[in-house]
Amino acid sequence: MAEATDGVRDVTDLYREFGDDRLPPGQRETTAFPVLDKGGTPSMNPETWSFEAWGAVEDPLDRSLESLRDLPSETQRQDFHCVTGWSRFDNEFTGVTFPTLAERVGVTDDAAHVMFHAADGYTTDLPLSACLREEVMFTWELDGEPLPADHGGPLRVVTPHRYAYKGAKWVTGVEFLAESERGYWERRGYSVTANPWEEDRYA
Ligand SMILES: Nc1nc2c(c(=O)[nH]1)N[C@H]1C(S)=C(S)[C@@H](COP(=O)(O)O)O[C@H]1N2
Ligand SMILES: [Mo]
Repeated sequence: MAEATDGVRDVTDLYREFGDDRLPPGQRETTAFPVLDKGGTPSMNPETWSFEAWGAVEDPLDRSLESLRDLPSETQRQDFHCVTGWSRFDNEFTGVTFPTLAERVGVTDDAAHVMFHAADGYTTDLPLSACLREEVMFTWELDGEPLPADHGGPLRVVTPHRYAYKGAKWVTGVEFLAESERGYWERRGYSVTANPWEEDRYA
């Protein structure tokens, strides 16, 4: 991880933890940013967006988007890997890291798993250990502009170490679980772990 002089934290080298190549096997690089979701951008009002954190936490959060934005934030340069086979390099996302939020709410010792909830009814799950990484972010800005609604604005999750279906667009809540549960695609046969360098596409 490198802290560049422009204040952007470059995490594009995280692939070294998982494989030899920045482009995971079976992926091809694109400079486009395709839009993918199960049923289109939901109608929503960013002005009244609420974001909650609940479950196995000491201090549940039921707060406005503004309050989340008030937590310490940063900008990271990240890659994005879609399970359908495309990868987009060098996206600059601004937001709050998952560890920062987890510290704020005081995740309890029995928490082992995480479920993300979104405004379109989408859910996705990950082990807590896969979320407690600085590159997992709640983000509202892409390349210096407000995150476009079709890419999940006003708030989405990004998971550059996992396939992008782990990153809930229009995220409204994060639930800390003692027992593992399955999200939308995970119930339909997609991998829970979703490691692109292992080609963990299906369970
Ligand atoms: N809320 C929500 N988030 C979602 C989805 C969805 O259907 N609803 N689809 C996921 C999938 S399968 C992918 S590949 C990425 C795509 O993100 P993009 O549209 O910004 O490329 O969003 C993920 N997050
Ligand atoms: Mo996807």
